Amino acid sequence: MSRKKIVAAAQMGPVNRATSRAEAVSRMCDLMRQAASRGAALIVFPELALTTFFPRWALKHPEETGRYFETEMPSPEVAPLFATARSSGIGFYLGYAEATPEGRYFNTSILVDDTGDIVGKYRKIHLPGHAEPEPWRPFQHLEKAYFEKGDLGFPVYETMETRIGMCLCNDRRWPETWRMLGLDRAELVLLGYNTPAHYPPAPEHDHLQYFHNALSLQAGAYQNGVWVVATAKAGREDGCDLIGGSMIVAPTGEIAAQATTLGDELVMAEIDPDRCGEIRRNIFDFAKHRQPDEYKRLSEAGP
Ligand code: CDV
Repeated sequence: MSRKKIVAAAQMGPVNRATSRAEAVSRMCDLMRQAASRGAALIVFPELALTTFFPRWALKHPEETGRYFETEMPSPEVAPLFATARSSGIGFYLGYAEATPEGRYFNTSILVDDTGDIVGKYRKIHLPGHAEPEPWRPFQHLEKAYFEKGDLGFPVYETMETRIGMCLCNDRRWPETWRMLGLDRAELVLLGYNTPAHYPPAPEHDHLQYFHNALSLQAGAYQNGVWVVATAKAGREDGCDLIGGSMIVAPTGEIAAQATTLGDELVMAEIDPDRCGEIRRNIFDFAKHRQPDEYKRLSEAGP
């Protein structure tokens, strides 16, 4: 039986500080309905999709950051997203800031199946930026101050006839993320991102932001034989320019579809999980060609 399905990256334009969750969710429901009407079975929203990317400010944590975190999923404001998914029969990935009942804080994504049930969770492991405010920067990147490192590893979930893994933004730049998911035989990796066009510690690389995004996604897909749906929050959000470039990548590393704007936009493609075998039975047949005895340093600390 064919496992082909249409998937969508739901790129979002800015969600400013003044944008309410209800407004953001309403935009997301529109994208979801449009994607479903075009045959999509699964839709992927960005990292921290419900709010502005608040780590760009030095705030008192948790007193001032609290309003950006979700204490329940779904909250009444986010519930319409689940209701729309259920009535449209479409699964989704959602990135959001998670506050646990024990007072822990994570940069999280969930996987919701086409019946509206939460079937998977990932907590971001590679947290970029810094833990203390750095006043020289034009904007902060305080993920290390506001979030704990994820404690769930890189889980892969079997749902919607597909083995699905997740990661978040900076994770995509690390080959270890992809290999962990590849070793667990993920067939589809979903991820959301917020990537500023300007990288203050190395502005000489600003012109490479789109290239490095595509390079990471295409290499991760090819070297592990997985499909990828990568979704940006894009455009000028609270004065900070975020790249777009949302894309769907095939296990061959080829770009199957790509965004052409910096706003709310659906990027869609048909994927076939069975095509992962084209790579995994050949050049990247792990059982035949991988040499794990030679990779021991990979799990050691240090430079
Ligand atoms: N949200 C992110 O993880 N952003 C980083 C930036 C800071 C480099 C990224 O890897 O895109």
